[in-house]
Amino acid sequence: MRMYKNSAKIDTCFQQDALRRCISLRTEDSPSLFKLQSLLEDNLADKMHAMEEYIATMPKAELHVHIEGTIEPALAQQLAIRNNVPIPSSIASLADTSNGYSFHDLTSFLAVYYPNMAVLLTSQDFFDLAYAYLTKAHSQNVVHTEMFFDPQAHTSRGVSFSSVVTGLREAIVKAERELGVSASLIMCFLRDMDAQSAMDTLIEALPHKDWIVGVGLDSDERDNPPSKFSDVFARAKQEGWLVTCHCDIDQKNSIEHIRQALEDIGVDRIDHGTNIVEDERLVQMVKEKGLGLTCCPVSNSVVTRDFKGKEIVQLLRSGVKVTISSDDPAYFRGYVNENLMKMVNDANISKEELLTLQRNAFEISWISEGKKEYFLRLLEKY
Ligand code: ES4
Ligand code: ZN
Repeated sequence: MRMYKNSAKIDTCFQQDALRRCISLRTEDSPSLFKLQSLLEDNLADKMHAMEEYIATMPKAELHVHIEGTIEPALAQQLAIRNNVPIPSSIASLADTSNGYSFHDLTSFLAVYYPNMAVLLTSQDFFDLAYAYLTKAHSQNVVHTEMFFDPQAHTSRGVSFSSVVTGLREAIVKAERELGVSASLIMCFLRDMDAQSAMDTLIEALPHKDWIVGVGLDSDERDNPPSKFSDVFARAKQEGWLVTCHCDIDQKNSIEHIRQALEDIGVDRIDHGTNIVEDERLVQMVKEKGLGLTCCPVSNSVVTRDFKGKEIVQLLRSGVKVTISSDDPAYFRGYVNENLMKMVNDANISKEELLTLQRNAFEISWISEGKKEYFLRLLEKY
């Protein structure tokens, strides 16, 4: 009998209700039941394979990926050696760099994430980092990506702002030319640093303004509401930048933070933000404004108890422009295709909904109308 390679996935997928009921029956006494069971499993494996293929070859946009979160352990080790700096303990403790980083929640994730950045020192390092991600994204048929970067995590270590942006920018230019991938940069402020530091960073970014499409807010949300940065966001808007903001899952004051992002800051989209389902007025507001949410199910499943599949589907089906991204794929061990597959396996979304997710992603992307139309046409032909 052919078994689906990850039978745990079958258990969690209620689409396979009939199969589950059938499998739970004793088959020893009934050869015909055994045969039916085999057929169902074969059929399921074929269906899952077809879905994987459908996702893999679909043209996609990724709108929520932290470039620092794409550093695979092997690259981090290589850069540490090249720069003659100690190999970070999260990598040194691995028996093999193909084993991923180890952590179990947001706090332990951040405790691995920021120290690993010590290996990123030169513009060549930032180039290598971004080019490796863009190559991987291209291999997954991502045709457009908007990459977050955290300048303060580098300038605070003595790395110049221009080294960071120059390296990232050169990777974007090369990827566009050699791979045909479209990419842009979103500068994130670290919300656990003070607002003055964010404003200083904004000023430092001005000479590179044309290479940055917008600004965002990330890192530890606890006691760091969007309103802490209202002057910074107001200035960013004056400079012509678009604005987004992480409203992480199940935070203390999640709803109030989402409200502030929407009503006080006037964001152009929200990163995560799925707790919005708890407030119908805010759901109506994002729908009316056509604002999108960039959701990351694999990341959610690591940093919270729940991957929020039900909430993501609820929002999607109610017409909110929800999209799926990878967040920190080297850490959470899932690039965009694996995140979409999680939505199929564990939240039972259909092919049509996969298309809607991608249509949403292109629609809420921060690209020219011409490029948007081109990508949407590509998707409609798919
Ligand atoms: C992040 Cl998962 C997560 N949460 C908050 N800030 C982040 N920066 C990178 N990944
Ligand atoms: Zn994020």
